[in-house]
Amino acid sequence: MSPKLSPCWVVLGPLLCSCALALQGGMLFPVETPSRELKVLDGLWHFRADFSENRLLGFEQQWYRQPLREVFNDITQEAQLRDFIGWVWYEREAVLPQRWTQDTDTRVVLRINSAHYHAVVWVNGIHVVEHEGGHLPFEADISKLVQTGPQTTCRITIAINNTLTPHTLPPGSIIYKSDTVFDFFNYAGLHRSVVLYTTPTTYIDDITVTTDVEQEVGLVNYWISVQGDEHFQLEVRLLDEDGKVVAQETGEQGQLRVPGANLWWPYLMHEHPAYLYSLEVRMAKTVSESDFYTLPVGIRTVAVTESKFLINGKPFYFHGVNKHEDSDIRGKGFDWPLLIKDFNLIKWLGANSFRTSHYPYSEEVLQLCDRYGIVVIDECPGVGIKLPQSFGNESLRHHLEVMDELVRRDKNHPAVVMWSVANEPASALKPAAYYFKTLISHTKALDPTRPVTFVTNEKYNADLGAPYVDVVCVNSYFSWYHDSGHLEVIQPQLKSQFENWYKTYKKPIIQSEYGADTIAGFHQDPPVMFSEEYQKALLENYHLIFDQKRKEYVVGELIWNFADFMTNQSPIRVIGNKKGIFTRQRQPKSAAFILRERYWRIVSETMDHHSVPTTHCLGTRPFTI
Ligand code: BDP
Repeated sequence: MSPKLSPCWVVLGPLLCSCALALQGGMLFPVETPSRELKVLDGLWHFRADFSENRLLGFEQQWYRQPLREVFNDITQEAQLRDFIGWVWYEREAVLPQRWTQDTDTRVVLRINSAHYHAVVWVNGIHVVEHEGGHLPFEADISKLVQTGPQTTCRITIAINNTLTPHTLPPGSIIYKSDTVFDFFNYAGLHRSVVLYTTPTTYIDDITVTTDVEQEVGLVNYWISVQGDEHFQLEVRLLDEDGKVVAQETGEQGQLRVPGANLWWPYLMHEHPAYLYSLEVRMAKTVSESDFYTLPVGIRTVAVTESKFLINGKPFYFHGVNKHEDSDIRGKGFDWPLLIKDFNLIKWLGANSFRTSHYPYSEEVLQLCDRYGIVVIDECPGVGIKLPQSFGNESLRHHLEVMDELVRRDKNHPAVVMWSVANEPASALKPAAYYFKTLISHTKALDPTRPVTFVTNEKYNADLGAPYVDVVCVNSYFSWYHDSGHLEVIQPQLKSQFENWYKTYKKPIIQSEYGADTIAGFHQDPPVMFSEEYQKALLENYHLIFDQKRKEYVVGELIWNFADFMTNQSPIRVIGNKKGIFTRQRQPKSAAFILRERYWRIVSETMDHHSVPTTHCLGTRPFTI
């Protein structure tokens, strides 16, 4: 398999209370408000891979001290760069508005939305921050550095290393001069935007919101943390979609009550899904010094019983997909058109949910999920935890920190209904019991309002982590990786899979992966593996058992995968993993139509007929965002 540099070095582009978090500071999504400015540093960055023998020339020669600009690369045609392991260097010069550099009441922050895997950052040659792990943001206050003299530009240098070891999260063996073992393409580098933003020096640092419903009254509990001066006043207002103030409060923590609240419902579960209020927070230090931040808020509840997953007290069935942040040319680089296309396909399919397999997706993805009612199982990058040493203290400590960062970033999204702490770990190994007990209880302490799971492919009677999950999420590949080509095994094996898990744990179950590699355009009847007919037949066999068991305790089915995606090179991959129901270019295979028909049928069975939005019915034009 070939680890990779992301082509996207071209960047385009209760209480859940903050005190429960070990992390310093909040991580509010940077937005423009009357008190905050934003500068998105998308576009071309200077780039240089360190091909030196020890990969450390950049540090030895202190590349962060001088402009890198003599070297300029593009989406590579060189296998050597595609397969590069080690440090690469990005650099960008930013022009700053004068008041950012002269007004010492302005705080200037550099935020990197995702750098995979290990990043070191300098501004004007001075080290400002270091971060381990991709897919989650980190930032540095650079006010002092940019407010030192007459200059109005700053040079940002970011060195990023894509090495994965048994102790990174995800663990892997992507090590210079050594073997590479990883299950999907390790696109590295800057996946998402780097931004500069400002706040006043006394500023709203974090907001935490939880919601509940009592009778007809929606409750919005909030906690606000302010940094800077100790003397300030806080005003909080909740506005409905028409801009009408429906509740207001003052102070750092409180509860807003909304009689007759419009609840946040998932897509296809209600005629007016995804209702969002706006929580306007105003911090005032003096008459002239204020900070403003507005957070979208969905009022909804989530609960799990022995056999049901409840949203707003009603049974919710996950009919959805697993995804990857992956596409041609872009790799994992953030791309708005791709995102909108994917959301349109999800809605066309009649899917109501997805899992962020196998790492946190961009914040913009979650914002769209909030806005369109697409329910999310939010997974951390705990994929491939297989070796005994990946269950040791060093790994666990880092995994706990990653959960801190994930919950801090995503806690306020109504679309996120469950945390997944891992995918297919070797959870039958002895240390897995302590590992998952600790990890799951830590996550629940961070956020007692959401269930926690991990996704297993272990046997029901061997899994040592399963006792700690709220919902059992199982992956199985009957007639694919086991009994290959034997479609007839699916029904009996799937039936006993569900019955065994349920009998053992009495918890709701989600089929969190199932699927078959399919090369678009390959046809064979009677079906054989890799043909479109085989993928369809495999799905149909699974569906027969899902239909029996969803009447009992199966609460969801997520196809593997939404679209084909890139992997390492291996004899079982044909230019990537082909289990998509859409191609990597987002065109449907035959299975997409089977799934579409099924999902819309499930919707019409479970929803009042008059509430199924006609624009989304089969045969009509898909809704366009
Ligand atoms: C599952 C993994 C997933 C893989 C899939 C496959 O969770 O990441 O892509 O198998 O092999 O076991 O297609």
